[in-house]
Amino acid sequence: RPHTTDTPTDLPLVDITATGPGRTPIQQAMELMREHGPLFVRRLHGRDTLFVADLDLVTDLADERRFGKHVGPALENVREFASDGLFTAYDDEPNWAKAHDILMPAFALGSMRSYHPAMLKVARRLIDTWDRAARAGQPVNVPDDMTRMTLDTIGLAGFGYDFGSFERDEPHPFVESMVRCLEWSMTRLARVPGEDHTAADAAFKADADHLAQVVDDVIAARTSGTGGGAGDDDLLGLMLTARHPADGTTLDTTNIRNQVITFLIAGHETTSGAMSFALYHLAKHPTALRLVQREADALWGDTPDPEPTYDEVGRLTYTRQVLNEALRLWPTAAAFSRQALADTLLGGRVPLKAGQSVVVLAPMLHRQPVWGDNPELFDPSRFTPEAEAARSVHAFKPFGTGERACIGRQFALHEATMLLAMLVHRYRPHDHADYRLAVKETLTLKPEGLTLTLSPRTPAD
Ligand code: MNH
Repeated sequence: RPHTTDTPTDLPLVDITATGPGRTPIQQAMELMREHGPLFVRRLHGRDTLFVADLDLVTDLADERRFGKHVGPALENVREFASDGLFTAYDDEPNWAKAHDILMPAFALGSMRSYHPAMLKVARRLIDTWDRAARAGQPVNVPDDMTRMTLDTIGLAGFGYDFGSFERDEPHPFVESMVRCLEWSMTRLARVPGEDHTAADAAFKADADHLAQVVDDVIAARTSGTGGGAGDDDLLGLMLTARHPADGTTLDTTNIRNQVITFLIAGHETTSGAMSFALYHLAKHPTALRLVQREADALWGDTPDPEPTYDEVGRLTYTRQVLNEALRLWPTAAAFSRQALADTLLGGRVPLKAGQSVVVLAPMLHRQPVWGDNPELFDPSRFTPEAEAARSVHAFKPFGTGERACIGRQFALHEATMLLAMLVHRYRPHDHADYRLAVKETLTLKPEGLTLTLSPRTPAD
């Protein structure tokens, strides 16, 4: 039992080898946790994975002196196309710290201000598209349009590159290749030893090559001066020209390509899901919908085409609560892994060997008793400043933890908060199809097949 010798023996152990993890491994792990409790071992073909959601254990895992990020099997697969990009780099890989230091300024508060116009420009594209659908009485496909919006936003704001997603009936080819690469990374974990996967691997290779080609395009548009890019201080500018403060060197060419691919993916896929879930909840919860509408109306009144300013977005506090609550129930990057830096006792009770890893299952952390006795209920008042102050910061981890936590968090929240408020200010969404939530997993989570119809709001509405 080469892989299981380190597994603590007194924990619930579930062998899923007979069924495999399937196409919804996160939801399967959630079910297993509901049955066996917030700490269990999942065994697959003799390989064990320790899943946790207990608040005290997650709190302990946030101790950066004893634990670090673990690049688990899923991220090892993502490394096949993102390599040592920021998201998939090992903690001790020199390019992680180097790129982190070089790219941090792109996520400072001042930079958010400079992305605001690009975010607004793309929000307008979405609104034009949704206006047409509303006039025609046609439903909109929420996850598809949110993906158009977030891809165009990271493209323009980060790279000065226009994906033009709203001019296409189908998703941009980059998105199609990316989704298949993410699916390959996920389903590769479900493979039965001995099976032949040559065809799937060849298809993956073709998709990964396509991603690399788009990256070359994005870089060429900047270096040839045809991209109309923002210059040296956006993400791509820093990647190409910024020197590391410590040794004066820039990122190397190979690493730049890995960073571009990383940010094009990490910079849009999870935000798209978060926006989609937020709209799902608002379509199902008229009271919350009225409260976000009231907040937007207080800023923009009957102005038909408001131009939100950067500072106004900061005042959309209830809208932000809605997004947080959506990320509580369905954190779109649902799991992250930690590893013990030395032999230790996790939470004083679970023995771990140096290097041993633990998966934090955020959707279940977000349903622990600290969230009260009705954790399934969508309730944005869980994120008032008072409620937040009364609760451990470790109870809510949609962006991971520590120095490897999400670098794009403020970017995502600014983009999503502004757009959500603009949308509810303009439209009343209708759950015309009586949508039943089906969460699709492609490493990240999305409400599959969510469509809404929209009616323009009238001033008295
Ligand atoms: Mn993001 C890391 C979630 C938006 C770029 N992100 C992480 C992690 C989580 C996460 C969780 C940590 C993973 C781990 O520990 O293994 N990110 C999100 C969510 C959203 C999101 C839920 C939107 C909502 N992320 C964004 C955006 C960008 C971005 C937007 C870029 C513009 N995220 C990153 C990068 C990392 C990361 C880069 C890796 C950071 C590092 O390890 O240094």
